[in-house]
Amino acid sequence: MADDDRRFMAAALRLAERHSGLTGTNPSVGTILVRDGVVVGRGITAPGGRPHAETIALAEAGERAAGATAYVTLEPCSHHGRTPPCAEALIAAGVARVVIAASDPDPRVDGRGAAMLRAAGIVVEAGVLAAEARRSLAGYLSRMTRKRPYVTMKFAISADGMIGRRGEGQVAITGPDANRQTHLLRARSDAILVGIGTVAADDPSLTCRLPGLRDRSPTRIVLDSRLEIRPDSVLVRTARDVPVMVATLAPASEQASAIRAAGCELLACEAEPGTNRIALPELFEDLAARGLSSLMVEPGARLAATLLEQQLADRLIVVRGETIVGAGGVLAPLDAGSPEGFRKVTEYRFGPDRWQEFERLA
Ligand code: AOF
Ligand code: ZN
Repeated sequence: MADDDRRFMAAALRLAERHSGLTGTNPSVGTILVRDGVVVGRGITAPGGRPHAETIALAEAGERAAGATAYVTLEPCSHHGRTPPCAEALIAAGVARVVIAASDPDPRVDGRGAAMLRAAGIVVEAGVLAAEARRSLAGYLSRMTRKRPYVTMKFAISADGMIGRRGEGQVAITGPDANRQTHLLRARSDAILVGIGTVAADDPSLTCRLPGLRDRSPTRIVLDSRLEIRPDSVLVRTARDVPVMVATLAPASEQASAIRAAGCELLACEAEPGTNRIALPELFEDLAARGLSSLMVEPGARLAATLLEQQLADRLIVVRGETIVGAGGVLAPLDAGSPEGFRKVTEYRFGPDRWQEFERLA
């Protein structure tokens, strides 16, 4: 039974992954209904956040839901939104057992979903593949419990320990397979953040350009304390296609109206005390309040160092390529080994490149 529970929950987590980045402020949840060892219904939170996963799985199962076990990656909701609570729907359908991976910290739920199910005589088991679920729901859980987004910082490091070459725009450090994975990561994030230095040097688009996923580009955010972004940069010129936010200390400067007129949103930020740099903790709070749960940062050396110093990165993705950058290289903010304060959770290979993921130690 326990092995089966883990196997079906793993399948529900894989389902949930498909809509991550697509469900707005709602987390992407997976549900699988199993009766007599056979899957009779599957659901993922719909794009935009509604209907919820359970509703979709129950609709697919119809009468076969009676007596079934429901595997849900997040505790079923107990609040009345645009539809009745999922806990009620599971009870009405006659589900016999509900296996939950992670509890829902939304103050409207917070244990009440599980309690409703138990009160109706349903067997509830919580915490199956909880660690995996916390990873899958990291953005949502971070915004709910810490009031800030889950921050993933990604960079590519050359064989000689560089992240680029000074004054030369983008230097190819990794190959096409690792680059596709980076674009997938963008598609799964609510927003992507870079510094004005990167915009000035690379003029990047920061969109997801994978076939079939081009409409899943994240909101693009530039840290630009003095508001130096050029109106003819790719970001500003495409602000009407994919949203652009410019975080700045100079929201009333001359440049501001041109940037706004192009469709960018200006975020008026606070300065870090005693500096002319944007205070990142306050900015991140603001982003969470705007409903952004997962933030990907593709930093230059300075922003990377700042995030590490202020312990604002929750996850590091380091892609180590075989390229040699050589003279004029910009040194990576990490040494060759494991970054301090982080633990390696996975390592994949994409052709010659090594893709390493590290999580912050609690
Ligand atoms: C579920 N199943 O698939 C998801 C849930 O705006 P609403 O009414 O859709 O509610 C949003 C809340 O619903 C969200 O904060 C979280 O508590 C829950 N998400 N719950 O039963 C789902 N996505
Ligand atoms: Zn629900």
